[in-house]
Amino acid sequence: PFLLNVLENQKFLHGVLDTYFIDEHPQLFKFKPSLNRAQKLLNYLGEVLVNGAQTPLATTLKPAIVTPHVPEVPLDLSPEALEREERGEAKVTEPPKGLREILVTKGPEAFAKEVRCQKNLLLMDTTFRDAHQSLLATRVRSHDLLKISPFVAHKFNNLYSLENWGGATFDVALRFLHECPWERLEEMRKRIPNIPFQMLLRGANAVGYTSYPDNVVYKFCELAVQTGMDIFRVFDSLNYLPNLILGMEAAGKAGGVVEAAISYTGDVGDPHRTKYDLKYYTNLADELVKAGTHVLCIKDMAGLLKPQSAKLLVSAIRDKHPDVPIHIHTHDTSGAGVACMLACAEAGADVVDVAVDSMSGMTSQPSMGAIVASLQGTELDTNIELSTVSEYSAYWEQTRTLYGPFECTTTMRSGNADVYLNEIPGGQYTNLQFQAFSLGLGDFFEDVKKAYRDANLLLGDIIKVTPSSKVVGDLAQFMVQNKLTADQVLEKAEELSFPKSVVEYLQGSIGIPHGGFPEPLRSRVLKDMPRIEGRPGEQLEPFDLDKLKKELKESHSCVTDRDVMSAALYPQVTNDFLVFRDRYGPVDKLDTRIFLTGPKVGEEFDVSLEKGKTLSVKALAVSADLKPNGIREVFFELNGQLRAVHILDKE
Ligand code: 3PY
Ligand code: ZN
Repeated sequence: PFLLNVLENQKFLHGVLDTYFIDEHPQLFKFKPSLNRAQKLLNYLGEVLVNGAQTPLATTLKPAIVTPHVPEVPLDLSPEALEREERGEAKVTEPPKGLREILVTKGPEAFAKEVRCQKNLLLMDTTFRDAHQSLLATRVRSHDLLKISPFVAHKFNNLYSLENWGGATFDVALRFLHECPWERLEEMRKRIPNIPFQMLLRGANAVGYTSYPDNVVYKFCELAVQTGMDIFRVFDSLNYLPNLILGMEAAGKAGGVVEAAISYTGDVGDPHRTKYDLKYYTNLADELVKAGTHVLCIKDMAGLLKPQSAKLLVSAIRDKHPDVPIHIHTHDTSGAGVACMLACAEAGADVVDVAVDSMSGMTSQPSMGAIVASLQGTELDTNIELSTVSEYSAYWEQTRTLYGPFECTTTMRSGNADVYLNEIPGGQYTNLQFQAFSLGLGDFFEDVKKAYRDANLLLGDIIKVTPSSKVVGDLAQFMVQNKLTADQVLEKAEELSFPKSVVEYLQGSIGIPHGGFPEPLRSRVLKDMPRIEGRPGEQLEPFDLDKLKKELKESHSCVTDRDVMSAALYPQVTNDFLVFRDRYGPVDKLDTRIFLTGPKVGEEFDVSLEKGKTLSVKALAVSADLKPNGIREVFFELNGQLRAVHILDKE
C-alpha cells in the first residue's frame, strides 16, 4: 500500500500551502492502519535509535545488558496426572488450586470466611504493583510481569492475593510504557488462573487523581472484574466515608471482593496524638463493616505503624469484629516493617502485605523472605518455602537491573525513620526525592520533608495518601520555594497565590477531612470562591460513555470499551496512547532494555508477538547523512530481509 508521508513534503513542512482543500477533504488524512506490526515496531526502534528514549528516563543509569533467568515451572508428569489430562480433566501444565477457586465457585462471602478460618498467616504479594510503584516509579512492564507469571501461579498458589493492578499502574502503563493496562490484566489472568488478583481502587477517584462521575466508577469496576480482577482494596484519601462507600458499592456490584481500607496516620500508641486515636479507627472500622465490607484493611501507606501501636490497633479491631478478616498494608520506609507485620500477625491479622526480597524494603513493602523465615515452624507458618521465595527473588533481582533509569536507590540508600516525623507516603517519598535530585538542590529534600510536616499541620493534620498527599506535598514545595514559614502562610494567606491542588482541596473537591477544614486558613484562601458541599461525585453529571466511544472511533482504529474507559479516566493520555499504538504497534512485546534505550547497532534479537509468531530483528545501521528534509534512514534485517525506515531527526 502507498503510505502518503506528509512529513516528506517540503511545502507542507514549511507551511506553504492553502489548506482549504485539506479542510474540505478530511478523508485524505484518514489513513487505513497498516496491519504490519513488524514494520511499526521497526519504526519505533528507528525512532529510539535516531531520537533517543521514547519515554522519559529519570536517571542517567542505563538498563543492564542481561536476560533474566526465568525459573522453570514444575509440570506434574506422574501417570495419574497424565491420565487426568487424557480424560480432559486437568492439563499437566495447570497450576495447583488456590483461594480463587472458592471465590469463583462460592463468592466473596465464602472467600472471606475461608480466609478467616485459616490458622496460618496469609500473604499478599505486592511485587507486581506497590513494590515497583514505590521503588521504580511504577515502570515495571507487562513483558517482565508476564514472563514470571506462570512461576507465580505454580509456586505461590497459597497466597491470599497477588496485588497486580490499580494505584498508579493504570496511568503509568498508558502514559509512559505505551501499553494497555487492560491487556496486562487479561494476560496475567490467563497465566495465573488460581490466585486471587487484587487492585488498589482510590474510591470515588477510581485509578485517577480526581473525583469522577459515579457511572464511571461503576463501569470501571465492572470492566475490571470482566477482565480478571477479584479483590478491590478501596480507600479514600481523607477516609471520607461517602467516597469510600461509593467505591465499595461499585466494587461489590461488579462482583468483586470488597476490601475497604482505613488509611492510617499519626500513632495510636502516642497519647499526645489525639486526632486519630484508637476510637477514631475502631469507629471507622464499625462503619465499614456496617457498609458490608468483606475484608477490612488497615492501609499504612507511609509506614507509620510501630509494633506496639500495630498490636493495639489490630487487637482492638479484632475484638470488635471477630468474623471479619483483617489485612494489613505497610511500607518499610523506617525499616520497622517486618517487626510490625509480625506484631500484627500475632495480634490477630489474617493477611499481611509483603514484596519479594529483591523488590522489598525502604519505601516498598517488607521482605517476603524475612517474614516467611520468621514464622517457619510456628503456628502462623505461611507454608511457603524459603527456597521458592529465593528463586522468585533472583528473577526480580536481575529484572530490576533493567530498570536502572528509574531506580530510587540513586538517591535513597537506606531506610529512614524520619518518616515518623514527616509522614510522607512511600510512593511520594521517592518522587519528592527525585524532584530535589533533578533540581540539583542538595538540601531541598531535607527542607521539603520539614515543610511537609508543617504543611500537614497547617491543613489541619489530614490523612495523606493519593491525592491528599499531593495537596500537602504541593504546599510544602510552595513554602520551600517561597521561603515561607507556616505562620507566614497563615498571615499572608489572602495575598498568596496557592498551588491549584491546595485551593481545590479547600473548596472540597476531594471530600471533607476528619475534623473539618482548617480555619481561618480556608476562608482566607477561598474568600468568595465556591465550595462543594458533601460528596464531590454526587454533583457530577453522568458521563456519556457512548458519545465518547463514537468520538474515539472517528479518529482511531480498533477502539474497545476498555479504551473508552481509559479515555474517560485519562482523556489526553489515552488519546496519545492510541495514536502511539496505531503508529508504533505492540511495543510492549519488546524486551525492556530494547524498549527503553533501543538495540545496539549490530545487535540481533527476537520479538515474540504471539505464540508461534516471532520476529527476528537485527539493527544494521543508522545513516550518517541527513536528507535535506531532515530524515535519517535506519536499516534493519527483519527475518533475514533488508528493511529501511525513515525517521525525522528531531535534533
Ligand atoms: C496509590 O494510590 O497509588 C497508592 O499507592 C496509595 O497508597
Ligand atoms: Zn502502599
